[in-house]
Amino acid sequence: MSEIVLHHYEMSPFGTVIRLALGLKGLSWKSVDAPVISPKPDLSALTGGYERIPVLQMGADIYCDTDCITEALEACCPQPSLYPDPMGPAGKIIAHWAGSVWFMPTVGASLGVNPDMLPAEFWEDRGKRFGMRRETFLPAVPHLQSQFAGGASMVMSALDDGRAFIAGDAPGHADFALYVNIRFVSFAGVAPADFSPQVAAWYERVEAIGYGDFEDWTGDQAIEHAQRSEPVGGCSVAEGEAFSAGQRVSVTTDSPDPAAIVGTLVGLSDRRISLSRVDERAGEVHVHFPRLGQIMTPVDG
Ligand SMILES: N[C@@H](CCC(=O)N[C@@H](CS)C(=O)NCC(=O)O)C(=O)O
Repeated sequence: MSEIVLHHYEMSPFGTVIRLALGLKGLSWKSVDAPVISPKPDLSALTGGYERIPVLQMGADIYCDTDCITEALEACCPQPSLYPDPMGPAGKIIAHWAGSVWFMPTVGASLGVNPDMLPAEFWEDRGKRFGMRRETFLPAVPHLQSQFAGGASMVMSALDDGRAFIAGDAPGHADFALYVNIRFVSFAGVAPADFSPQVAAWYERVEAIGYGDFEDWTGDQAIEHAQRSEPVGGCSVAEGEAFSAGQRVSVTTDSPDPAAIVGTLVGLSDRRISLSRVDERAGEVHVHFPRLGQIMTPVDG
């Protein structure tokens, strides 16, 4: 099996979800510390311009977005599953809720309360890329804090019966996605015990899973690794799709983000988009995205 390489940074909530997933599966991995703001030339050499965090690399296969990354980890190392019984795959739907509708309220309840936690360059970058400007974001904070509290009360009631994890006895993706939001507000001084004793105990149980065994790599090492590897292949375009294999396409996220990744379509299903692209430093790579949450358009010529 290729090395597992995670491109991330310490503070990133979505990056933390994947660190915990690697920890749960007991995997050994390489850690590339990516910049918090753009440009991210080493990451873009692999992804073709997607600069969100996290990105997981296995050789010359590059997985963008926690949705796609968790699928790749489940496929390569099924046990222990990120979707334990009795909830099974429904855990992904909870994780999606935590990373979408409850996420911006979490950012409001954390960065909004402590806007100087990050430098002016951070606000400039997020304003330029995602329209998250400090001067318009800060007035929205009281509303976001109440929304955060609304989500937190749902988490509290879900854990109120003293269950060990959201799905019952075993931890999974849903726990990690909820945990990272509570971790993010802890940066602004809100402790897990401020929610409820059950939340505090659950938080400690998730934290104890840890991140597995990892070693630091530079961006250059990751790119060389891609260069020396070949994409695993085996992707195909499903019957009945409005796109065909070999077509040039562009992929953007459906949330504000100027990055547009152009490549040759090699795989398409209702769950995944896979593009082939050749980079002058990384060689041929296959870049994988979840189907949900992306906009794909044909590129002429
Ligand atoms: N839907 C994506 C969201 C990823 C995301 O927005 N990550 C944040 C960091 S936690 C990010 O990339 N922020 C901009 C940046 O780091 O440049 C996922 O699930 O991976």
